[in-house]
Amino acid sequence: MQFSSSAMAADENFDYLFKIILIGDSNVGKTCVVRHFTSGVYTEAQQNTIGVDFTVRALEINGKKVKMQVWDTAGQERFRTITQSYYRSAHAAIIAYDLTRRSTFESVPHWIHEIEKYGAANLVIMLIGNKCDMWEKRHVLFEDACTLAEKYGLLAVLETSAKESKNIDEVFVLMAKELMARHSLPLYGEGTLGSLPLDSSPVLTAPGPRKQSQCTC
Ligand SMILES: Nc1nc2c(ncn2[C@@H]2O[C@H](COP(=O)(O)OP(=O)(O)OP(=O)(O)O)[C@@H](O)[C@H]2O)c(=O)[nH]1
Ligand SMILES: [Mg+2]
Repeated sequence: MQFSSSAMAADENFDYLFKIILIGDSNVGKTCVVRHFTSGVYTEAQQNTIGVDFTVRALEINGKKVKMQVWDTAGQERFRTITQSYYRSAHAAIIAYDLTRRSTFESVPHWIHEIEKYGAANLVIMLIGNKCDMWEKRHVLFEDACTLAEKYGLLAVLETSAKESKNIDEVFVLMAKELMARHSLPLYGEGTLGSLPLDSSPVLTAPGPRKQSQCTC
């Protein structure tokens, strides 16, 4: 497991601490998504993740400091035993697929079952279809992802591009808001939920050739 420098330099003062596990098949772009979220950069050539990488970013939402610990897991089968051990302590899971590779979308139910098996009972799950910049090579319709999300009661589906900075922050902010709403007491600090509405209704948005649109499913 590797610790990023931003993790070392993390601010100790925060109102909420959330652990998010990022899972999905190999090469769907999990590491690129996390790197973009934590450092704002996109690096084309990535090495496959070995085991689990840990990184962190602090967000400010509704005047509260929210620390997002992101556990970026290896998609390769040979690391499955290691990655499974990180599910238990996570508050939420983001399942990523590559919308240009249908097989990675067809694996999503498998990842959901992994969460059900190894994660906490009330884990919040979000689905992201990455590489939406390659819309001309799309092999997964956004509507299909919506249908799957509704079937499994997932929080939301967003299509993202780490390469073109689409919807990356939105994924984590949406997740943070949902977790803030669900956790009646902050894990650390003395913040209260106050004005935060409890909103678990699905938010299903796709960027790309058509504008940000609500799913009609
Ligand atoms: N076009 C495009 N390519 C991307 C995007 N995100 C990642 N990639 C590419 O996809 C490949 C895999 O990215 P990674 O982030 O290493 O994939 P991963 O899911 O972390 O893979 P594992 O660590 O093996 O599980 C790399 O060559 C990236 O450059 C994106 O948004 N658009
Ligand atoms: Mg990776």
